[in-house]
Order: sequence, then C-alpha cells, then structure tokens
Amino acid sequence: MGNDHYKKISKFISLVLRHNPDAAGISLDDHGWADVKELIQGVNETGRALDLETLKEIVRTNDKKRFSFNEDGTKIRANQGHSIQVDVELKQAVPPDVLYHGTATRFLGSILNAKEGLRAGSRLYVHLSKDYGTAVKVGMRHGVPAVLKVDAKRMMKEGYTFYLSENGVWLVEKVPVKYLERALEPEEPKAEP
Ligand code: HQG
Repeated sequence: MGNDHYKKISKFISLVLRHNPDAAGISLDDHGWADVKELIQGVNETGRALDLETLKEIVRTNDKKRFSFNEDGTKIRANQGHSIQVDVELKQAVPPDVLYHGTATRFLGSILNAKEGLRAGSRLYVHLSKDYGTAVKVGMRHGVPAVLKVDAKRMMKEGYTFYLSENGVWLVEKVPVKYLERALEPEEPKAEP
C-alpha cells in the first residue's frame, strides 16, 4: 500500500483519536484509549481500507510518532494533541531552559500585544518544541511562520508544570506574555547530520 494511503489514513486516525472519535463511530476511554478492533472496523465503515498490519505499520513509521499501542496491542491512543478531555498520563518533566513555539505572524499581535500570551485554544495544552527548526515547521502549518522563545526556566521557577509527551512534545497549560520573546533566528548553529 502506498505512502499516500498511509498518510491519509494516519490523518484520519489523528482526527479520531484526538478530536472526534465519533467520526469512526467509536469512543475513547478516560485515558484516551480506543479498542484496536473497534477502530479498524470503524475506519473501514467510513469507506477507508485499514487492517491490523497496516495500522501497525502506520504507528511504526509515523513521522512524529503520534500514536502508541498499549502493552498487549489491544488498545491504541494518540500521544498528544487532543482537544477532547482525556488523561493520557503525561509525564511531568523539567524542560530545557528555553523552549520554542511555532506560530504564524498573523497571530503575533494577539499573542503578544494583548498580553494574552499563548493559550491552548481548542487543545488541552500549548505545544512547545525543543528546537527552533521544529517550531518553524509547526508555524508553517498556519501561514508565514514566526517563532516565540519561551523562558521555560523562569516558568518552572514560578510554579508552572511542564509535561513531555511520549513523542517528545513539551506541553504546558498556558504561557503568559512575560515569558515570551520573538526569536528571529536560531541561536545555535544546526548540528551537522
Ligand atoms: C495560536 C502539530 C492568537 C498558536 C504540531 C497556534 C504541534 C494564538 C494556534 C501540534 C494565541 C493553535 C499543535 C493567542 C495561541 N492569540 N493565537 N493568544 N495563543 N495561538 O494547531 O501549536 O502534526 O491548535 O500559536 O506539530 O500549532 O498535528 O496548535 O498557531 O505539535 O501531530 O493558535 O500540532 O502536530 O493551533 O500545533 P494548534 P499548534 P501534529
């Protein structure tokens, strides 16, 4: 099965497991888990071909490692990015001193000037990246990218809780504007591959 098919199915599974399980006629438990058999059947019922082997392959090859199976492989969930209230048992962690948030230039006014800062919007958390380059890619999803530097060290000191998802995304409930600064370019040279 081609890459394109994987990508389309993967996008649909993201939608189902993060935002709208009903799109596949299934439900998630409190920890965000879907029953693998129900998911496969539900996806097929929407007219999209999916079998267990393909699902495993999608989970294994997913560029951002968006999904995880439980230990016995009977359940599956998204690692982060939810807009529905589920507790995916995120691990608290101490972030690097600086984190980055990728956004679009058109949002900067509202984020910075209104003193509003970063809010989670429709998702449960604000998503932060550990490097500038990743933040640029995230921002490009919304338009002309802009990167904000987050003073995570000071936020930690001042009592904010940070979580690190299974797939390496940093999450925090919000980022008030006093911890934000526009980052114009990478401050460290990119490591050679
Ligand atoms: C912006 C992708 C105006 C915020 C990525 C962002 C990520 C504000 C947008 C993950 C605002 C929300 C999440 C404020 C925040 N005023 N705009 N006060 N505060 N915003 O898609 O972080 O490929 O919900 O800057 O890689 O872009 O899906 O969040 O531009 O990890 O796995 O509101 O999604 O991962 O957009 O992306 P989103 P995000 P996946």
